[in-house]
Amino acid sequence: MAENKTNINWFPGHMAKTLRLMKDQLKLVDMVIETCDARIPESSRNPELDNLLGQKPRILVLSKADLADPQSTAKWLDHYQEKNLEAIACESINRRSLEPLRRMIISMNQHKIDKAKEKGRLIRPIRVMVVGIPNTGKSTLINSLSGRKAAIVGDRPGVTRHISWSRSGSELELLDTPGVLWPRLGENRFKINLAATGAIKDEILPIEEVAGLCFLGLVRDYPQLIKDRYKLETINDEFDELLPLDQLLEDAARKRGCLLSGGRADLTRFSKLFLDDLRSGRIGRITLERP
Ligand SMILES: Nc1nc2c(ncn2[C@@H]2O[C@H](COP(=O)(O)OP(=O)(O)OP(=O)(O)O)[C@@H](O)[C@H]2O)c(=O)[nH]1
Ligand SMILES: [Mg+2]
Repeated sequence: MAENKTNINWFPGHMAKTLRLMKDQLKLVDMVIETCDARIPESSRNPELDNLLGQKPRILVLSKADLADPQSTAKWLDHYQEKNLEAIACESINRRSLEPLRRMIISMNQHKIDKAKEKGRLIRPIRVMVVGIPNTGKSTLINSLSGRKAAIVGDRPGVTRHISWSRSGSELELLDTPGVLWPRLGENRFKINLAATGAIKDEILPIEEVAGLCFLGLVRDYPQLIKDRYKLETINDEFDELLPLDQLLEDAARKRGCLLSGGRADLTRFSKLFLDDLRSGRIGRITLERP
């Protein structure tokens, strides 16, 4: 890994501040939605949230499920069920697909609604704080649930900078929060996954390393998708562990017209193109880690 890049801080001051704000707001909300990326459900969960959120009722949303491999998503949902964690896969860009989530939120708070009714009190909206790492679709989810484009969204980390409330009908109030990482990201594969899906900025890790390792993973797990996208006849269904990755990457780069003078493959340009393909779903529906 390039020495000069490892010192870039992915836990800037505003994240520490957000954690403090989240702690303050926790007392005011009925429950929490934690978003993670369905393509990397393990790498995209902030381990520090467990401590911060304590026993507050929580739903884990596996967002961007439209980009993830449906079979893997089903396995992840089974995994969370075994751990007694309420989890649901969502395509937040699609408003109608969020109905099951809305019902889940209401059913988790039904006892409060019933109690208010019993006492003849006004039923107030359920207050939900939405938290998660950057670029996991928090603001998109809130916009879809509220039917308004109030929150700014963007395909890069760190778009939301302040907490803000939105209303979803008479039933829900949703608190959007800036994405928060944790100071020590741990294993290299976590960092690679976070970079590949755009949860940390491209400047933080060498793009060739991120693309190369992801490419290798996809050749292993989804050989047909890679073969189709990059027209690589050398890949067959029984992936040969000994297939030289460098050669495959260079072939793919050439096929996509990423060339330097003298006919050498331009791997930096291909890395950007490949990560763009991966993030936008053009390679196909893929999941980078299994339970
Ligand atoms: N395909 C797909 N894209 C999504 C989905 N949800 C969000 N996105 C896209 O993901 C990108 C990030 O979405 P945001 O809602 O800004 O993410 P965020 O978690 O609020 O990000 P921060 O504010 O930076 O923490 C945007 O380009 C969205 O359009 C989804 O369910 N499917
Ligand atoms: Mg946001």
